[in-house]
Amino acid sequence: MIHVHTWPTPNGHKVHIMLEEAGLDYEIHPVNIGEGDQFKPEFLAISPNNKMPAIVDDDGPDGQPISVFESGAILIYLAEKTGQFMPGEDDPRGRMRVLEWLMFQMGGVGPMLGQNHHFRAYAPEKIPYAIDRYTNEARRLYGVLDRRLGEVPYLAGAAYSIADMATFPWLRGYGRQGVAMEELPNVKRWFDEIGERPAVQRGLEVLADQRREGPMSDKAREMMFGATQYQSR
Ligand SMILES: N[C@@H](CCC(=O)N[C@@H](CS)C(=O)NCC(=O)O)C(=O)O
Repeated sequence: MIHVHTWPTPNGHKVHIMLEEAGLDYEIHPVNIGEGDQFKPEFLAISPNNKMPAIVDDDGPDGQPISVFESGAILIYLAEKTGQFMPGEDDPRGRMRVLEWLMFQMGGVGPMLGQNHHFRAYAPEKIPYAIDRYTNEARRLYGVLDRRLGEVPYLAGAAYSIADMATFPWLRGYGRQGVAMEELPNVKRWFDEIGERPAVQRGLEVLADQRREGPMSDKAREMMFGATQYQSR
């Protein structure tokens, strides 16, 4: 069994989608990041950066349990475990294409769109410099994706892969990110197609009833952005 410590955010959705696409059995363990579950010692033992998602696979590579944190590492782990959605060592070139676009998501799309959400939606003051910087960077990254998807059907080339699964959930908030999807025909074609995949739709349903409606509570704001976040542990 794969135990998934998660919450319905873009980084959680990546893993939920992969589990559904690969047809794996899994058990959900909610990590309510607005309530501070990410700081509990038992969670820090498997995710030392106090961020979800993390997994524990009872049946690791040597038959023993293994924990994995960082969504990109989890996607690689699951792809290697199942032999799906990333070429193996018999296709090193194809494998590298998947890894480079996955790293582009992990190092660019996720962090930059995350900062963009922060300054556009969560920051108590509206700081024009920060909003402009991250909105411009979001638009630039979408432009990179649009050029790539004008050349190939999926980010890593001909086949749908974990690179697409990592990127898709972050683009669902394009309106809030200040991005005009209608100006990005290649991203739109890819985005609409992936959104119609039944496994993607099932992945997005995981913990969907826990998604926050309306503004963030004072408690959640404190957990995510206040002193609690920066305490030494
Ligand atoms: N690079 C990490 C980022 C994970 C991440 O930022 N998770 C956020 C939610 S999407 C989180 O757990 N936030 C709780 C906190 O910052 O305290 C990954 O991809 O797994």
